[in-house]
Amino acid sequence: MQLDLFENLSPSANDREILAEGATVLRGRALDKAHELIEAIGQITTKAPFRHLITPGGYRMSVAMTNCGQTGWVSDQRGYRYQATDPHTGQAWPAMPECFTQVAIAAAEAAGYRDFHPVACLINRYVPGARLSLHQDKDEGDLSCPIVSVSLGLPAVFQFGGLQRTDTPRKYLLQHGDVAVWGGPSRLCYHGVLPLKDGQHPLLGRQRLNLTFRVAR
Ligand code: MD3
Ligand code: FE
Repeated sequence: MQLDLFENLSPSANDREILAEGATVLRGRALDKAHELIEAIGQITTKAPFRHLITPGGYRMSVAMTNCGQTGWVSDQRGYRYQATDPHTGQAWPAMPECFTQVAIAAAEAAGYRDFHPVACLINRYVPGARLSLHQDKDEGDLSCPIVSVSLGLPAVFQFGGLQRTDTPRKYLLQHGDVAVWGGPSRLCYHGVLPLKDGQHPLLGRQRLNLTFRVAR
């Protein structure tokens, strides 16, 4: 009889891809938590609804956003920043759900980052056509900590470039349940998301949700 050494391992146990030093994609890592995460996102958005932020340049972002945790990322004519209150309601952002924190800490650890304690989670919602142009995440204050991202719903083509905007990005498909961890030498790499292709996801319909867990001041 043939012994399959992998048959008792979940797909998440060995399905990892190193994109660059410090940047790891853990394929399917959040699959078994997807229902719980989506339920929690529903709760958060009753208190802090998705909204299309305006860039400092005056453009309306095609991605709709909200936050949970001690602080949240916002953009308006004055610039990009983290703030403790939701400008839409004037209230504190909803608390970070336990299931969010658990998934983020476990993924960071699996990618080699110990003691990751996210204080903020930016929640992005893409509908078909929505995109995020090439950018760096540098508003967090503490750039020594990684960012953990969880993809849910429709697949998206993610662009991962280098430390210069002009470095040609490589493309990766991020699918439902994929978790990525970006830290160390990859923390300031340019990245973006190509316009979302239309489709139907069994849990989320015609959309993609992305969670990014951050340590921000
Ligand atoms: C690479 N979100 O919210 S997550 C963002 O799919 C953002 O919604 C994308 O970029 C999304 O800022 C991509 C993957 C990601 C997040 C942070 C990174 C990749 C990163 C930071 C450095 C390098
Ligand atoms: Fe980003």
